[in-house]
Amino acid sequence: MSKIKSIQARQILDSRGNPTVEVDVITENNILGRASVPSGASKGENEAFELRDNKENIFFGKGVLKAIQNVNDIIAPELIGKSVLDQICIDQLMLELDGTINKKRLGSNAILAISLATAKAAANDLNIPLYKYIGGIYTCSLPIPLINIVNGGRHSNTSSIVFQEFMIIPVKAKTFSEALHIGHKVFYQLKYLLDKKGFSTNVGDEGGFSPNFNGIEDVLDHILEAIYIANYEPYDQVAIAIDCAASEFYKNNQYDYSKFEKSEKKKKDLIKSREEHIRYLSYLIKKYPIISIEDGMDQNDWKGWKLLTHEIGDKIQLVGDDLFVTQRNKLLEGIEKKVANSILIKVNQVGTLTETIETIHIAKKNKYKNIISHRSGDTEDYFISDLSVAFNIEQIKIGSMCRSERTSKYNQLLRIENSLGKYSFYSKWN
Ligand code: 2PG
Ligand code: MG
Repeated sequence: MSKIKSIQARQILDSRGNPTVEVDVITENNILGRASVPSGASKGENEAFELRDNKENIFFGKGVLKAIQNVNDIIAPELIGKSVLDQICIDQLMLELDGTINKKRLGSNAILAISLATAKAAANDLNIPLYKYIGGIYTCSLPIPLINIVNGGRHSNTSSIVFQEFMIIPVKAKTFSEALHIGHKVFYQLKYLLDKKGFSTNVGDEGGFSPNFNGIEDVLDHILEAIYIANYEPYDQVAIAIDCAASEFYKNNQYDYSKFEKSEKKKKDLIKSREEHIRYLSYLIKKYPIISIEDGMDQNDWKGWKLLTHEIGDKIQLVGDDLFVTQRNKLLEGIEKKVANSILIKVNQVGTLTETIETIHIAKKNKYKNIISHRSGDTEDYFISDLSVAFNIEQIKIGSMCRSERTSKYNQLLRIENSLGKYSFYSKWN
């Protein structure tokens, strides 16, 4: 039983260049577990609290030195000497030390970094892969990637699109590496297509293209064309997923698509009632090979979620992200109200590994699909890749086919696929 010898936190930079927390957990055998914490742009209201210094003259208020201090001075002394294998007790102890509902006192960024670093230290100490340590012997299945190719909403200020993410799903790939190859082909065909038409091929926060499109359907038409050029059958071989991130454009009980419209006259037509917005989403799934919609409705619009689920929940995947914020109570509320049919899992929305696993299990038990997800501000840390394999999670969303904080996660999955060899399975879309 290896005990924790030291815990050391430091401030590093995430993919947007903003400060974030990194923690080293070191065992008595001098084994290291290191983890860092991501950060979102379109955050759910009920996410665990991310502690920032709010000193305007230092990193525009985004410093995390208070969180670092909380790790080094408050949490570390309590955990030193504890077995690194006692993940649940360690997470529980941190929750008690914090004592608030949303980790406001110590910061979810402080707590999560220790939680993840502890699991890594334990796996390293036992000299087994992280996914095996977390998931046990029944871990063999790689997730289907939802590959981001266009960024909008809060992830880009150049694409003029209110929806936040457009992704492709290689539904017929037989292996994870084949799925990436298909994703790469479509991603680059889209790049060449945009380039040919004189569009910018610069990328947004998650590595998807973000030129000045002429509305949502213009994006979808380009994606469809890229799928054809890459020689794939839309829907049957390569389908589309979108993340509306609807909470970002829900105002005064309406869905306001007008943010990027300059003409005041046209703006009015772009403000949709709940019912009109749902009708538009239903129209989109008929016109395009869209098989998954995330955050189609605002996080507090339960009525809208019910309507949407009733309308199209039996046809496509409806994913709750800001709606559930990876928290058991929110998910249980959704299950009871019969809204959505899938959940996005983000470790930093809830703040400990133990609570994340609990939510994953609740979803599985209730036949809600789990989709493991990165954040728009992320680091090179690829913990979530191992997490997806640990529980044979069917899907993962980790960005586009560029930017190292995204490819680091794809690369870890390639390594896992490689090491599992002929014993690896690949999830099927159903
Ligand atoms: C989302 C995420 C990740 P953010 O809404 O699903 O893609 O974005 O991290 O900005 O919340
Ligand atoms: Mg989302």
